Amino acid sequence: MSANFQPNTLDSSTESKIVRAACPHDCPDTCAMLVTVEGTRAVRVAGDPDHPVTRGTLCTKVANYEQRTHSPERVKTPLRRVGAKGEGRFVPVSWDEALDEIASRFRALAASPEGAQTILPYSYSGTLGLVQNQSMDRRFFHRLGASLLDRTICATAGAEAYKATIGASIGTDPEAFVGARLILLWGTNTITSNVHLWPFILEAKHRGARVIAIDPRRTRTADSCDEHIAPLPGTDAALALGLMHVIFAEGLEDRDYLERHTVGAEDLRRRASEYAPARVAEICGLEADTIVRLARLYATTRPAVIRMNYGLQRHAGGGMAVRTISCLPAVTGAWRERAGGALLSTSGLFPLNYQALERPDLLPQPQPRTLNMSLLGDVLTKTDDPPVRALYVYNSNPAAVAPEQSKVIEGLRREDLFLVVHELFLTDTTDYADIVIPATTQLEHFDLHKAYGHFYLVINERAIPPLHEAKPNTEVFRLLAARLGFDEACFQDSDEEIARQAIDVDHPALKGITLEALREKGWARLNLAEDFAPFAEGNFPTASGKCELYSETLAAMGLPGAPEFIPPRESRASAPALAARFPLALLTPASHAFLNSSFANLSKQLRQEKRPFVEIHPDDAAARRIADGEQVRVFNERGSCELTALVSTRARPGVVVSPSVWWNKLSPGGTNVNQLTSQGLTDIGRGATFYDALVEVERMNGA
Ligand SMILES: Nc1nc2c(c(=O)[nH]1)N[C@H]1C(S)=C(S)[C@@H](COP(=O)(O)OP(=O)(O)OC[C@H]3O[C@@H](n4cnc5c(=O)[nH]c(N)nc54)[C@H](O)[C@@H]3O)O[C@H]1N2
Ligand SMILES: Nc1nc2c(c(=O)[nH]1)N[C@H]1C(S)=C(S)[C@@H](COP(=O)(O)OP(=O)(O)OC[C@H]3O[C@@H](n4cnc5c(=O)[nH]c(N)nc54)[C@H](O)[C@@H]3O)O[C@H]1N2
Ligand code: SF4
Ligand SMILES: [Mo]
Repeated sequence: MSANFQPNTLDSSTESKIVRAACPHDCPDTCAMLVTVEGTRAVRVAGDPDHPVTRGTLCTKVANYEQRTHSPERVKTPLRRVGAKGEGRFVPVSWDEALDEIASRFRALAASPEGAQTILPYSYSGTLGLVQNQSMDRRFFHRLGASLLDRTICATAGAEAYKATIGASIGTDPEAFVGARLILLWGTNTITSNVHLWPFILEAKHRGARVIAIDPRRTRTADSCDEHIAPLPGTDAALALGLMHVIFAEGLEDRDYLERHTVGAEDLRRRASEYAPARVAEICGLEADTIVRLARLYATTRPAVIRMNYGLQRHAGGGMAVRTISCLPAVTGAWRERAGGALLSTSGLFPLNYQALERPDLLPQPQPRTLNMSLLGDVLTKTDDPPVRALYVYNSNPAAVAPEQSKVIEGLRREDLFLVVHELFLTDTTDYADIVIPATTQLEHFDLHKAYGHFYLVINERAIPPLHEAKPNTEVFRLLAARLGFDEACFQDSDEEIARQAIDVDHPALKGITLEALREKGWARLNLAEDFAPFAEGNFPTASGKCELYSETLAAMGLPGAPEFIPPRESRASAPALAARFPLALLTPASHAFLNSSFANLSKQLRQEKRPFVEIHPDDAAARRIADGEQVRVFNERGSCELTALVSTRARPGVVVSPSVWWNKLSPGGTNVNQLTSQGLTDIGRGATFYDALVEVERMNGA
């Protein structure tokens, strides 16, 4: 590859060149990509064979990314609504007209007695690039004094729970998994949502490791493991406490590690003593023997590593689930080995200058209010102190991905809400927009990426000039800042300057990592020891410097200080009256060929996913006279959607599974599973509880 690599010079010759890029998507793998460009057309994307985690392959979603970029369905020009909200009828307008209208609306709202807090930015993970995800946008809305957005829709429950226990989003090096003897894939569908970890797991397996999936659904990952344990959804904290019960009862704990590197071991031991295998078996819907066997295996196999991902924490007690599991490696001393411990995210290892990126110093004092993105439905329909009167959506498709969709749509439909959507495609959300503006894809702009599933920074060079009239997020905010008269120098920064500011930090992990060095190679590993084992000697980045098995911080928030099982909001055990009407627990995990709602409009990925479906256990199907392949209605008090039933033992009895997120308007019946999900929040981190929802399923053609 290196031989024909040419630096990124944008010319219009038809000579082929290769440009270094990064996958922009919300995925732990943050792949390093090589883009083949002919003239101004990207003709191929490939994984960088030299990158130690990408190893030359991209996943099925991104392998044809050039087709996403060059799709004829891209939004090509700014658009103004002509039809009713929801109709998605627009006429093209110029950029000047679009920006003038946005600026004049924002100016008027900022000058009104209710002030700029009536404006709300709404963004999440269309791209995770530091520049296009969280720089000029934050600066702009901070300076404007808009309401702040609490970005909770994915990861805050687990991240804050892990932080309360371990201190930061730091864990086992994924490349070290090859040396593990036991790997627990706990609430993660690795082959679908973190596929570049899989070769390391396979290598470990070849060397004799045992790999166990803990997931209510028999996923394709579970199929490839040595064992699959399927607890009821939202019961993982009980399972982890059950394991600790056995470990303490049988004296299998690492007393030395507990004494030297933890606080609260006695509190944890007491709590665990309440979770005897028989009780845990009842809560989790497992055999007591399974719990005892897993506990012994985990405590006596070294190195042992636990991979969690974020699906695990989308339940009422999701924070506590992550926190409780995160205590396990301290109890057995699994952190002592480089290949042992736990991994939720690596993002805390990147010592980047977020202050410079986001410029919180530009915020007015007192600070504007903060609104929770996972409550968008309520925010738009109930908030009145003052109401949200303008919503600016970018990097997100809330009409499809946000919970309790009927409320979200009711809000987006409000005649008095001014809705701007900056998008690549005409999504479910743009249908409600007053103004749609065209965004660039990753191949048309510059960026720099950290990762949450490995230790590398990855650069993204602009491969081709913006197509049609598309503009990057940063450019739109520069133009809006100029129109609003924001004269701070930071509104002039170029994308490359922003990237430089992000890594301009005097920290050993970044020593020698410059933009130039990144351009040369495409990526750079953080300067961490080759044999990095974060907590082999303790040194947890918590207030106490120890792994906090008891957390004063959580106790002060009114939460249990020691790990505890917090039941699902909606389950047969915790809500029997509700379960009498809606007896099935619905999981809507990540689908294989989509990335949240991204790619769910593209033909290759749609062909691969075929149709929106729900897996239902043969017993549950028989009880409802549902045949395999039949159309069914899935419903609860919040709403309903139409899916194809796949009668399958992939779903355990009492649980139904519908991989997500399909577009509403491309689904039969015009709605997706977020009709069924609730705005209930997690115990820790104010997160969404997508996987905590009871439903009923019935045949479409009635009884
Ligand atoms: N192909 C693909 N890849 C993706 C995404 C995608 O949409 N598609 N999304 C990306 C994003 S934004 C994220 S946050 C990550 C998410 O990555 P993951 O967390 O790995 O993905 P999920 O599918 O949300 O959940 C993982 C598994 O948890 C299981 N699960 C659900 N509830 C429970 C529970 O209570 N206990 C246990 N033990 N397991 C449970 C689900 O059945 C699922 O198989 O993936 C990223 N990668
Ligand atoms: N039922 C259910 N709902 C879920 C989930 C689930 O598992 N089940 N998963 C949840 C999770 S984990 C997450 S992270 C959220 C994700 O929700 P979102 O952050 O909304 O992610 P996407 O659905 O991928 O939508 C991102 C949008 O950004 C656009 N985009 C891409 N690049 C750019 C850019 O450079 N500029 C602009 N302006 N736009 C761009 C894309 O075209 C796309 O429409 O969804 C959540 N919703
Ligand atoms: S979505 Fe994930 S696996 Fe796929 S190319 Fe992007 S970073 Fe790699
Ligand atoms: Mo996510």
